[in-house]
Amino acid sequence: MFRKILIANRGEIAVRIIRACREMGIPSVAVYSEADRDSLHTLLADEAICIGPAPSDKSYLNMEQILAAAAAMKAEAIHPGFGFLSENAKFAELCEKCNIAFIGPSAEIIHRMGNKSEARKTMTEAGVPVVPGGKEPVYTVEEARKMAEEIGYPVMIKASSGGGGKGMRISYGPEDFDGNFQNAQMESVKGFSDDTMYLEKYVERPRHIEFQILADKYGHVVHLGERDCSIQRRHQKVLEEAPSAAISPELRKKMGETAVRAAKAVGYENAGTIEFLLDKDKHFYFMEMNTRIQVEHPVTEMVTGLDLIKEQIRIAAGEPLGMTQDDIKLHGHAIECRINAENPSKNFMPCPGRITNVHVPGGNGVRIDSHIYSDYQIPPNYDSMLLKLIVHGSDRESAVAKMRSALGELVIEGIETNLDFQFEILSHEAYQKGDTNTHFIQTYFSEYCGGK
Ligand code: MV4
Repeated sequence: MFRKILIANRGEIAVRIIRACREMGIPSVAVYSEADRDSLHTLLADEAICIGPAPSDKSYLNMEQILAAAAAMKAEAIHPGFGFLSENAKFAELCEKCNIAFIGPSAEIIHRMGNKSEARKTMTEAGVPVVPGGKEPVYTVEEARKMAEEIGYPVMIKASSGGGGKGMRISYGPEDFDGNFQNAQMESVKGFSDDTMYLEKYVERPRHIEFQILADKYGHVVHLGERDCSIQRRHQKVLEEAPSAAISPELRKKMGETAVRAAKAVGYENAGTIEFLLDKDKHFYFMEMNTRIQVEHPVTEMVTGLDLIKEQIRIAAGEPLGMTQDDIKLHGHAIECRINAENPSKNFMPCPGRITNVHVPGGNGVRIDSHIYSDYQIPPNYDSMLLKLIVHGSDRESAVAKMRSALGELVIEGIETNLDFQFEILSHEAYQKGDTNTHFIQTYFSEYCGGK
């Protein structure tokens, strides 16, 4: 096992990883920016080292600085968390070169799955269903328009290096195609220095269903069931749950086996997520593979009883999976609400500031993953997520009741948060019926959406 792990992240996920290390008896090293001297991850780790000024590109994205910190502190492995360098193939490669274990898949796999049109092709060849659309990427508006006619409108125009909705446009017909294609491509060139685009048939009001997988270094792969992340706002997930109200045991088996096949097709290693779109007729299509631990991993932990961060560490250290697919049983229902420092009535504008008082709920099946405390000053430099409230109940209805109770008890004073907005979602009839899709917030909370 590793003798020391450096955590190349901040906030709640850094705290989450430090705790897993401590439970495993592994000393942890926090890295922190000048804005995070008093942050919980800095205080909680066994050791901490400053890696630069507040802006992310000078600190949490500064590869040389982080690798130098790992060498100086004699860390044998780096856990990248999510965001920042977690899906940066170059960083994973530099770790390999420095003989430091990157807790995640190989640089080559990160690179291959980061190229979405190539991932689509790889999955097609492996017999994984993808959204009907173009086999090859496109570069010019002329060849793209021809392909769109063959696919049939409406079509989704996507950037091969995209993600999170960047470089993505819908086109409903030839009259709006050229402009949308050019805008999407321009966004991609600006954002990712890549003009590679691809086209898919547009799937209307789908659900976002993702399967968690674990894969060891010896070719063993298991899936841990799905998460339903359909409730999003501008491609930011708002709340997530496991299992999905839309998925029967038969469909779970079929999608889970497909997710395992997808992971095996690329020789995947460590924890990963296969994202699917699920349409109204319950057809599912591969969208992307995420090669990191995700924000919403706790809902999977609650229904499987596993600790995904510990599994990641064991896998990276070369241990074989301690389970087979038959060992994995799903129990009850879990929901996670992301509590952000933002103002829902001001278009969800981020509102950093000083937290003057915190009271967290507790009790049977209530979990809080957070880095906040009373008198904590939220730096304005990073994302606005403050706390994840996760509940586990015996079924969906009791999980919803528990979440409403827990949200009602949670107090965060001194700043604006989306706590009441989350409570409204949990109280909505459509949500309670499990009737959700990616347009849920636009459909039922349009007053918060400023027309979008
Ligand atoms: C789609 C789609 C409909 N049809 N692709 C959004 C982000 C990126 N990962 C893929 N996305 C979508 N791709 C086709 N062919 C609809 C979305 C989409 C979406 C997907 C998941 C969760 C929320 C979403 C919100 C809007 C659009």
